[in-house]
Formats: sequence, C-alpha cells, structure tokens
Amino acid sequence: MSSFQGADFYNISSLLSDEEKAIQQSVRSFVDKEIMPVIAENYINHHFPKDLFLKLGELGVLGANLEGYDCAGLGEVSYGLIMQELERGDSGIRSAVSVQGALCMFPIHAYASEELKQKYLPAMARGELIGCFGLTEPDFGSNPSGMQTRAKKVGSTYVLNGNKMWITNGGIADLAIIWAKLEDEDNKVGGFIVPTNTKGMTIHNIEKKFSLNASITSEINMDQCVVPADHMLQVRGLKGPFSCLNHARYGIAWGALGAAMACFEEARDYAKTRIQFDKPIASFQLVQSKLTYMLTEITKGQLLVYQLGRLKEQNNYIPQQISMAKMNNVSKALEIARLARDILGASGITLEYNIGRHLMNLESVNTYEGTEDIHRLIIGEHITGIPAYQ
Ligand code: TGC
Ligand code: FAD
Repeated sequence: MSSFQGADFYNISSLLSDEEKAIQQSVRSFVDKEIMPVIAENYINHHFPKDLFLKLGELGVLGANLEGYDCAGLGEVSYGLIMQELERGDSGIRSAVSVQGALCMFPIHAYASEELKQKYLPAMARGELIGCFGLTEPDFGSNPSGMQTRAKKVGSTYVLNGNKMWITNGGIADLAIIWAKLEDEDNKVGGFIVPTNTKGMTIHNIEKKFSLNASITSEINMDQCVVPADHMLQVRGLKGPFSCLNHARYGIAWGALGAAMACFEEARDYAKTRIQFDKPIASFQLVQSKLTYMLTEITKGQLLVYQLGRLKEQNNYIPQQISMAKMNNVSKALEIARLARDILGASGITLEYNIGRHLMNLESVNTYEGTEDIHRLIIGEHITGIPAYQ
C-alpha cells in the first residue's frame, strides 16, 4: 500500500472505472518502488536514469493512449492518471514520458509511413528507443513561426540546417522529431524523423540547471544533416507541431496536479507534527488557511482535467480547453508548492523533503509547452476573436 494518499476531496475516484483505478494504483506503486528511493539523489546529481525507460515500457505507459503498434490503447483519463502519478514522483520523469509519447510517438503514429510506424513505434513503446522533439530555437520560443531551421530537398533526401534549444531527452535520444521550414514549399513548416546518429547532428546537454535536474535538456545543432525523403512527416504548417502539443499539454495539466498533491500531503503532515509556541503549527489559523487554499485548488484542477479527459475521449474538445487546464493547473501547482515550502520553514529548502524539488521543477513546467501567459493569450483570442500576440 502506497504511503501517498492522493487528495480526493470530491470523491472523483467514484467517477473512475475499475480499470482506471487499477492503472492509477499500479503506476503509484511503480513510483514508490522505482522513483521515490532515488529521485533526490538523481536530482542533486543532475542524472536521468536512462534504464528507467525499459521499466516504463514494461509498465505500459509509453504512448499509452495510442492504438496498435504494441501501445496500450488506453483512454484519455487513464493516460492523465498515469501522468499525475508519475509527476507525483518528479516532473522530470513525467516530462520524459510526455515527450516520448505525445511529442514523438504521436506524430509518427499520425503522420509517418506504415513502414516507419512499424520500425519505430513498438520499440519506442517498449522503451528500447528514445525520442526527442525539436521545435524551440535559441531565438524562437513562444513564437515558433519564426524558426530558422531549414530543410532543402536534394534528390531523394532532405538536407537540414539549424539549431534547436531546450530539448528534453535530447542527449539520450535515438531519434529526434525536427520541425523545419521547407525551402521548396514556400517555407511551410514540415517535420522529420531524424536518427540522432545522423552525420551533421550534434547534441550538447545544458548543464547548471536549477530545475528539472533529473531530466536531460539539450541543444541540437544540425549542419548539412541528410535524411531520406521518406522520413518527412505527412503534415504541413504549424498545425503539425501544435497537434502534438495538444496531447502533451493535456498530460501536463494532469501531471502538475500530482506534484501539487505531493506538496499538499507533505506540508499537511509536517504541520501536524512541527511544534512551535507549544502547539503543532497546523493549529494556527494562518497555516490552516494555506492548507485550505491548497486543497481547494487541487480539487478544482481535478474537476477540470477529469471533464477534459472525458471530452477528449469523445474527441469533442477544442485546444483552448487544453490551454485553460495547462495554464491553470500548472500555475496553481506552482503556487501550492510555494505555500507548502513556506509551511516547512527552513526544512523546505532541503532535498530531505520533496517540496523544494517540485517547486523548482514547476518553474520549468510553467514555461514549457507554452508559457502561462501564452496560454492566457490563446484563451483571450478564443474569447474575443482578436489575437494579441503582437
Ligand atoms: P496560428 O496562426 O494561430 O496557427 C498556425 C496553424 O496552426 C493551427 N493551430 C493548431 N492546430 C492544432 N492544435 C492547436 N493547438 C493549434 N493552434 C493553432 C492553426 O489553425 C493554423 O493552421 P492553418 O491550417 O491555418 O495553418 O499560429 P501562431 O504562429 O500565431 O501561434 C500563436 C501561438 C503563440 C499560440 C503559438 O505559437 C504557441 O502556442 N506558442 C507556444 C510555443 C510552444 O508551446 N512551444 C512548445 C515547444 S515543445 C515543449 O515545450 C516541450 S516541453 C517537453 C516536456 O519536457 O514535457
Ligand atoms: P520566450 O518566448 O522568450 O518568453 C519569455 C517571456 O516573454 C515569457 O514570460 C513569455 O510569456 C513572454 N512572452 C513572449 N511572447 C509574449 C507575448 N506575445 N505577449 C506576452 N508575453 C510574451 N522546446 C522544445 O521544442 N522541445 C522540448 O523538448 C523542450 N523542452 C523543454 C524543457 C525545459 C526544461 C524547458 C525550460 C523548456 C523546454 N522547451 C522545449 C522550450 C519551451 O517550449 C520554451 O522555453 C517556451 O516555449 C518559452 O520560450 P522561451 O523560453 O524562448 O521564452
């Protein structure tokens, strides 16, 4: 039995099927056994345990909401619960799984030839091959439409030149999904499956991070990188990468709740045993107010993603609903982690507790996959019909 209770104030588990509950429990146990004992050490040493991918593959969580090709074919709520449980362990571990499934396996599943699907997807589902996703560039983060990476058709190949930045899993990846402007198609955006051992591709890990330390973040340089033309994905325009982001952002909206729930439980337990002024600090109204705020925001976030998951299962959702869930749940998780850190006083800055690590991680989660403010603007455009990015 896990020591993690997983706050459920509105009894949302009563809305889950037996299969969904069983999946949640099995990932919870996996996190207890494989992540919790080593995560603080990995975080402090800036280490991602690469062999974890094979174990995650065995657990069936890589590309878990995809059909066929040895993927688990689970529903969207099950997929969300997996992300929530993994991020209860660490945002970096959930990141690795998000990138593998939503950002690499999904575009191969949706846009690659049958031959390449057969070649890559089953091995990726087993964790034998690792993927990364290159959209962001040093000068184009929130605005990927300005990307400088170019692909030029030469005979039966494409030649890629450019730089991608802040790429999760980069340094451990076997293949990269690279987005580039197609010189021969009026600079429309296209995507490519690029094996990372392709001549001309070099990858450097970004060191000295204070966030997502147990995740690999890299820079990818492409200098006359030649890929076969059939490695191009059959999609054109920014809707290609954005369609992948929809799935990843959905998973993050669930995942952030896992981190928030971990912070809430640790802060509550600490407050009940920490004595100041001859009383547990949990008996002070100001501390209770913080705990009440935390549980309220977790509960609201849970309702948001549960309904979004059911809408997604019916394919009856719009991307702006995903933006709202990602924006709200990550921003609230960050606030909850800050409040929890405060409740722990000085102890909250050590890695003996999980809160400080979650807090630092959530700073990245609030930025990647569209910053909090970019999602605010996406929703603003939906409300008013007026884009306010420029
Ligand atoms: P815009 O003109 O609005 O749209 C261009 C085309 O794309 C279509 N589209 C979408 N399609 C599917 N899903 C969506 N969510 C879509 N949003 C837009 C749109 O219909 C249009 O199609 P078409 O056929 O007319 O060409 O594009 P814009 O350039 O004005 O975009 C504006 C903005 C700011 C919303 C967009 O650039 C944006 O979302 N920026 C944020 C960038 C971002 O999220 N980057 C993420 C990089 S990957 C990452 O962070 C991984 S972290 C991994 C981890 O560790 O978990
Ligand atoms: P900028 O775009 O420079 O934004 C800086 C600030 O300006 C933000 O506060 C932003 O909200 C604000 N801003 C920008 N434009 C506007 C506007 N129009 N109106 C109001 N405010 C605005 N990318 C990938 O492609 N693949 C990955 O695997 C990946 N993994 C990542 C892992 C980590 C740990 C991190 C931190 C990032 C990762 N990213 C990845 C990149 C990530 O998607 C970008 O960092 C993000 O999109 C923001 O871009 P930026 O950092 O260049 O910030």
